[in-house]
Amino acid sequence: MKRWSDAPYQPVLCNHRGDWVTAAELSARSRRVAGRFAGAGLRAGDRILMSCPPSVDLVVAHVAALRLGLVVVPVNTAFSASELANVLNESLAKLSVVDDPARVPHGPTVGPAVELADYEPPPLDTVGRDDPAMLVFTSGTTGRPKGVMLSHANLLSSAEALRIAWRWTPADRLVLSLPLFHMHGLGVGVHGTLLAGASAVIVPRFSVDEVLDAVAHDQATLVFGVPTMWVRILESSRVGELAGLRLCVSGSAPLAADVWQGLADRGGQQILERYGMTETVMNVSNPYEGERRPGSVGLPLPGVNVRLHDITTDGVGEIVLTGPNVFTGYWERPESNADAFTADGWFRTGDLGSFDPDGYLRIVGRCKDLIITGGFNVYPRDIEDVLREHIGVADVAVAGEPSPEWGETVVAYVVRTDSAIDAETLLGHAASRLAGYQRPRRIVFLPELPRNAMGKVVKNLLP
Ligand code: MCA
Ligand code: AMP
Repeated sequence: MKRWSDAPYQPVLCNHRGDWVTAAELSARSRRVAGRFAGAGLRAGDRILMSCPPSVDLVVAHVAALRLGLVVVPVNTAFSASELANVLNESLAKLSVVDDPARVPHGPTVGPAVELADYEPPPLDTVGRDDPAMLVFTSGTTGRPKGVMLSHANLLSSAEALRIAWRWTPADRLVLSLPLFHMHGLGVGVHGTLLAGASAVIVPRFSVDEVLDAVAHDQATLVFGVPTMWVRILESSRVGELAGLRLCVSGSAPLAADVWQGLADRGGQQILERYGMTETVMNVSNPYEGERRPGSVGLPLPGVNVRLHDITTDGVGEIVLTGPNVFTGYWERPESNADAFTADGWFRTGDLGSFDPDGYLRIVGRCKDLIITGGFNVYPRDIEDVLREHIGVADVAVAGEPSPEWGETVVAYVVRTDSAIDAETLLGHAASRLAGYQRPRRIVFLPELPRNAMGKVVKNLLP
């Protein structure tokens, strides 16, 4: 707030049509929207669901909610009505801010411009460090989704660590084409911009041309993306247009070393790769000054402590960490909280890592059952449950397979009840129940699944 009042004419947010919102306007607009939320009966601590494509209005609504002390529950815009219902039922959100009210199975909705009656808000910006700011659900197609509770201190400490580590200043301008329902777009892109007093151009949907047009038109200095976006930029004849940027960052999934090298050679950019997680916002980053090492995520961010747990003889262990960025626990899930931390209180990431002799961290695998495709998480269990509903499926296991563009794609290994059942039928069934990014790209039929003595599918023995 102080930054906004100190520099009221500083441009902060811009839509892709070039309409800038200044600091003073963001302050006034978010106050007005906070008043509307209050007028609708929302009070500090209440949850508010948000699921919209990226826009300036959405950022204003997000800021308004945080200023009023509401807890923002961001939801993937590709989620089906049943997934949204799971999140609504778990979070008990009082209002849903959505692009299309038909997506929401129950409860009041409003569009991202929050067209509600004006109302004088209570005093804003009174929340404390430990008050909850966001509740982010990490899975939820089937069963109970798991909600990550993040406090204002968690979000602020991560944004501040990035400001310091990436030398983020008010002169910076970010082209932000990431979805605003994950930590990458929100916790890094939006919160980082606001904390640094910098500015961001919001691109509603990623495309190479939209991003590079915005870079040129708005004299941007920063671009953040998931590896799939960097792969697409590398394939473009416009890749050389990256050269003028101060900093390009990749995260959410591993950036292949050959893509890193291609962007260095043809794009004139040594991409800075970093490592984060919903539960911890940002953890580890290659340095701004000093060597940016392809295939490594770099060194712990300021305030974050990283070590390896249960190290094997080849030096690989589960990455565990502590720091002010680490979340306080899963929403109403004491049993999950017990498993999430080591006995001495370090958060277990479920990622496997090793350290280079000079302390650079490499992520070498995962001990959690998760597929990351184009930066989106797919929980195999969710997809298996959907396929198992089909009468033609006797047994099923879902796993990721490597893909140069997506990092991994989803493959379903199916034992069918009847040889007349074909892949098309099962893919059609999956398409009717799952979001685009969750659908298997391929079905492989097997006579049986490889199982161990305990009856558990041994996924690394799948063909
Ligand atoms: C879209 N499709 C996908 C994906 N996205 N399939 C697999 N994986 C995906 N990620 C499907 C579409 O439904 C469509 O299917 C088909 O692929 C082609 O779509 P296309 O138009 O090519 O895709 P797109 O719309 O251009 O999307 C690609 C994308 C997008 C821009 C890379 O996936 C994206 O925005 N990813 C970023 C995710 C992100 O922000 N993750 C951060 C979470 P059909 O043809 O059947 O319709 S991790 C995080 O926050 C932590 C803290 C961290 O470390 O950052
Ligand atoms: P999410 O739970 O959606 O926040 O995704 C977090 C997961 O993304 C981490 O646990 C990692 O498995 C993965 N991840 C994030 N950044 C990277 C990276 N730079 N390299 C490899 N994996 C990453």
